[in-house]
Amino acid sequence: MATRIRKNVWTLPANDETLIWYERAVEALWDRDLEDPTSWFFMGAVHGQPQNFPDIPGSGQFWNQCQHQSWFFLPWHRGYITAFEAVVGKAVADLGGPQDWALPYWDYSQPLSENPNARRLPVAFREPTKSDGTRNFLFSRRRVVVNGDFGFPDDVVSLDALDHEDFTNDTPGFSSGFGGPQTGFHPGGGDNGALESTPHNDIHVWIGGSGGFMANPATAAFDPIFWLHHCNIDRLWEVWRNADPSHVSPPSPLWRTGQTFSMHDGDGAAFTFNSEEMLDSTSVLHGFQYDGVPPAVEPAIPAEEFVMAGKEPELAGASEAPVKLRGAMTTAGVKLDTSVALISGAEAPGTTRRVHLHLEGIKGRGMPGSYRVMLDLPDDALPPAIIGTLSPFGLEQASNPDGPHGGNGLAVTYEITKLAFALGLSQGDANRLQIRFQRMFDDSEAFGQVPGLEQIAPTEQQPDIEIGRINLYFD
Ligand SMILES: [Cu+2]
Repeated sequence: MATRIRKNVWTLPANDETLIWYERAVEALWDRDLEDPTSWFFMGAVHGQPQNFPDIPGSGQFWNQCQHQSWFFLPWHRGYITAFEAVVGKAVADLGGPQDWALPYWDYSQPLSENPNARRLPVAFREPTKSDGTRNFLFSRRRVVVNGDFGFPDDVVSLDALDHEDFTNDTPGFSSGFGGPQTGFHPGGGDNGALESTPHNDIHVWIGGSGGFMANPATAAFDPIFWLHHCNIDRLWEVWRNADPSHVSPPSPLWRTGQTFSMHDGDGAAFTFNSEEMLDSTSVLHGFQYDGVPPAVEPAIPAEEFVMAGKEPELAGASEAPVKLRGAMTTAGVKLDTSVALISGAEAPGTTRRVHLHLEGIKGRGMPGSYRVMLDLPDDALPPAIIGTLSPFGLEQASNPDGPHGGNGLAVTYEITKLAFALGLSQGDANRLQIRFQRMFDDSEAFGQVPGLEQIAPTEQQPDIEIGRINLYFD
């Protein structure tokens, strides 16, 4: 069968039937038994098993498999959405639709000058019923808004992740690279790769808010928009790989062949894959390519493990106690070590160091939604500067002391070099910073009873979130 082409959902022609067939197939998948590996419920639980879901034969091996805060994030999700595409594609063909149905992607980062609707939920996902009055299976009441406009700000759809040169990086306090930190099999906890952090985590939490399916890995894949979001994240992996020959995949056999994942294909037959097998998209199951992204060219595997340019990072400041995020705004102090300078006299003139703000030990329960992270110097006359967004996707899983990460929580890194210079941190006379966390929304009351969806209970706990330590590193 020909390689399937995944297209931008917002630029499908007016008479295109991709989403009409998607909706019909989702209904067909809903009708299948939980025990059927091609059912909507089984496939959603492959990502995460909701709190009140029963265990079934095979659930231990096939459910709760999602890879987050890991260098397996991209290859695992590629296998997952392609398996889903195979299942939906077979349902579409069985219903009399095209043989080559492909998952469309939602490019929320497309410039608004090109597509004013880019940040809006595609129309087919918005209404509870179709034009004939019957249920729309692409609708989910468990989203923050139902009219399609989430109001994503620029920092939530930012593609700065594409500027990262390395796929993975393990230097403490640094960003862990485009693709995420080196881990074993890892359902969550620790540092996020740049793409996983933004836009991936941000979009999840902005859609799911503090009670919706998308905000929690245990329920995210039960919202039909999940698959178009992840299709876009997967496309951005191809964009990054093709943008520069230095953007190579990890040569380490630990990444390439060291971890095997199990799933089911369109016929419900189990299959396994590793990361290396995900590199050529045309040979993943039925094979697929993205409209508008040139074919991937994987350069020769470099002989040596690539390492971060620069020196060992130096800790230039840290918070003195854990910070509990409460109410609309929380302010935390960070004491600076003024002996650590941004520009060192021993270096060549003009040599600059990069500055990284590192949040670690982010723990809690429930789904608190997103926070805007801001930096302020207490004594200057300037308003706080925005650093980025904190979207704690996977908070509960990463906080579970019995979990694979021992409950060490999540970690996030923001590179703030430009801002540090603009604020004069290089002068060495500022000895205190303030980091502010502004809660972006509170919609905990927004979700009512959900007809037909009672079997997937959201987490019914008041959100509670704490940041173990805030660090400032100079490299
Ligand atoms: Cu996701």
